[in-house]
Amino acid sequence: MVELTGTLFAHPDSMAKDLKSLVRAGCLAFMGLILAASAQAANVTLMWDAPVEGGVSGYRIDYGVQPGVYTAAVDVGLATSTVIQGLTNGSPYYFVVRAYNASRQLGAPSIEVSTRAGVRVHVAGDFSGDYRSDITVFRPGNGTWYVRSTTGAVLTVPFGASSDKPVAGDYDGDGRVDVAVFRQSTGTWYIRSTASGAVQSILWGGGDDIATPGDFDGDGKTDVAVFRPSTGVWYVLNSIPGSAATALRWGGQGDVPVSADYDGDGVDDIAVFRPSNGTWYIRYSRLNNSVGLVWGGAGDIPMVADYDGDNKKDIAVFRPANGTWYIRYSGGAASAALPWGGGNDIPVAADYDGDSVDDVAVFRPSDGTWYVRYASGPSAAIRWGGSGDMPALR
Ligand SMILES: [Ca+2]
Ligand SMILES: [Ca+2]
Ligand SMILES: [Ca+2]
Ligand SMILES: [Ca+2]
Repeated sequence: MVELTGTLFAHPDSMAKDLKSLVRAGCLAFMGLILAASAQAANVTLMWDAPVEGGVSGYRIDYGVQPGVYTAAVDVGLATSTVIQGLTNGSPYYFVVRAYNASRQLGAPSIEVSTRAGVRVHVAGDFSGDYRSDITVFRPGNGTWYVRSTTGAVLTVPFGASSDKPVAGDYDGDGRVDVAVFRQSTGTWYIRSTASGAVQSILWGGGDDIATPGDFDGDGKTDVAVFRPSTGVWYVLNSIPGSAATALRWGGQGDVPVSADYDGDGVDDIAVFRPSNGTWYIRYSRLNNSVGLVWGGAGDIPMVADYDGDNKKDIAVFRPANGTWYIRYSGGAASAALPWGGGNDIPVAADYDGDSVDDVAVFRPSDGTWYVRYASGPSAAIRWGGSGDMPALR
């Protein structure tokens, strides 16, 4: 029996991207990305690491359109990457890889990676379009965005006013994050498209609404959305042309909106974190079913990200009181408690090295330093921004 201990990557085959070994002790790390392809079909490239103990005679990919239900299998021999072709554009797919030995005995499946065929995965803070998160702050004092790209380029963009809240996202779906702000006083969103350079203003929300942009219709474009705590209603302006706006009741006063793609179908799931009972209420997009998960509590800051790289967001909190991150991985029952940062730090988990696994990180306003703990090993302290600046990566 050959146990697969390596890494499965789902990868767009149109992109030349340096791949790193992500094997970590006792934990399978996954990277999920996708290919934007023709209108009728899409391909997904999967890559994985060979098990360190050897003894492998080949690999088999199992996949399907529902989590845990694999209706197709592809024997790829000894290759450690393959392109699954002819997938239906816009449909979510779920993959596992299994190794087999000379007797054709299959090892245990890897954890499942998922992707939405033909729709690009949004990387938080990826202003340059290289699938890495760029270190970014919005400085309310002068209404300016400061972006430090991983390529070394520096971007300074005057956009917004001192009372605005940064709401960065890929609203035009070109794979690069657009600068955007929400002006609470007038309920106006200002968005500057990276594709066209045009600035759009949209009236959506106001009062005590909390801006919570995300891709709720799964077209790869960030949608303008707010959560109204007083009534617990989410108002989403879907980006698919001709589609109606949606209003959905989920959560209430005191809840923190934490919408993200928890089930990995490429559609953000409406969710709130309730500090008073430490419960996450998630309404999954895939089946419209829901779940309540106890994780964290009062005083904790929710910091949703994909810490195990399976393309499903993981529930996590940063606890300022003890500078510890509590992460509940999506790809299994495992969890982690990682000491990183302290009292006044702002958690800013994102994928700073572009390996498709989000890195634990904090921004410390007092010394203007980003402390990044790379999922692949080392750490870094990067000076960018200062007191009063707001991290603006989403
Ligand atoms: Ca864009
Ligand atoms: Ca959308
Ligand atoms: Ca989802
Ligand atoms: Ca995950």
